[in-house]
Amino acid sequence: MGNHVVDLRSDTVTQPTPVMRRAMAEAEVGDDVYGEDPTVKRLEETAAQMLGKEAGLFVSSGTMGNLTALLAHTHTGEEVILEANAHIYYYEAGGLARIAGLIPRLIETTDGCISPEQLIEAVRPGDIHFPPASLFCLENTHNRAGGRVLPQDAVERVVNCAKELGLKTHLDGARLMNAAVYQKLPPSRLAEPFDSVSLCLSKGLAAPVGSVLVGTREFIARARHARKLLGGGMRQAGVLAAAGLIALTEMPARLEEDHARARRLGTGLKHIPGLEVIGEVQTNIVIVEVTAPGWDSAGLTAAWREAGILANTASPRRVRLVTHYQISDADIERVIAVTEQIMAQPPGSR
Ligand code: TLP
Repeated sequence: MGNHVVDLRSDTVTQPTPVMRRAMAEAEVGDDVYGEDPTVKRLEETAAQMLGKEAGLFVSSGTMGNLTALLAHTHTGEEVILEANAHIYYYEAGGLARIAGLIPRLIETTDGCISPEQLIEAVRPGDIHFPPASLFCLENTHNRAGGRVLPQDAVERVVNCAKELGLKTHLDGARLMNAAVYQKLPPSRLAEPFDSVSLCLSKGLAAPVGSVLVGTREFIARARHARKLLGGGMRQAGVLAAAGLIALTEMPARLEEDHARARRLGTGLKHIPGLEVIGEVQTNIVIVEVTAPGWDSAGLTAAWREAGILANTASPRRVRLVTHYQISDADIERVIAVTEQIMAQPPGSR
């Protein structure tokens, strides 16, 4: 066994499966900007159907899917209401303000799910002083909340409330399939309340590149224009869509394995003095707070790196570990054993 690197930085590090590589080599393609790539069309139709929407759009990344949705739903100068740790706000290079020209209104939560009361309080009345609020976004699973699944009844309540308030609604469903598997619900049920949903093919589903955005036909026509504006009109993109089709149709069935390994990792790390696992591990993300004196997240990730284990810091005291297709049971046991050894030593003694 040995020295192979256990890469838990993200599920984005997954390599395409052999079946995907074959499908990519054999994909039928055309110029998608002319609407002539049959494989892209098939992916877009499949995604729309699985998520219960009229139409879909293949985009290069989750970030582009979200930004495209913002552009298609809003006008510059409007307000978008988001959870304070939402990926769209926190990790997308400020595109919502810089490119879409939107003002973020943030709502703090502990679990990523905004309540109707919080939303009602955040939406201000029409008044010349205020930018008009036009869009409400949620994220499921919620990345910075530790891969948390938003309870579907709570989602339905707050999204209905958003609609009553006259807002459009978008779901950042980068890991929607993880949420669906956890809740044992069809993905279309999780997508149902929202006007639009973006879903990443290149995370736990292991495609090399790409996301899909779904919504009404009319919304997707606007999104297609926004995607072109962003430089996202790809040509023979069928080579990528071919892998995406396998990601969508074949890969969700194995996500429960990732969840089980993340739970095992959470349980193993929880018992190590000086570490605290945040919240219940529900899907494939484990967030650990480093509480031992003299340690911080940079120190722990550096010690792991020396032992051939890669993880990301989530904050000065928190690290994030993500399980995925390329992580085995043995890898998880190795991480737990190595971490026990690391934390048994005083910081800086290696
Ligand atoms: N998240 C990445 C990093 O950007 C943090 C990761 O490693 O988790 N929405 C959510 C909820 C995401 O977690 C991500 C990626 C995206 C959107 C953006 O997807 P990409 O990276 O394809 O632009």
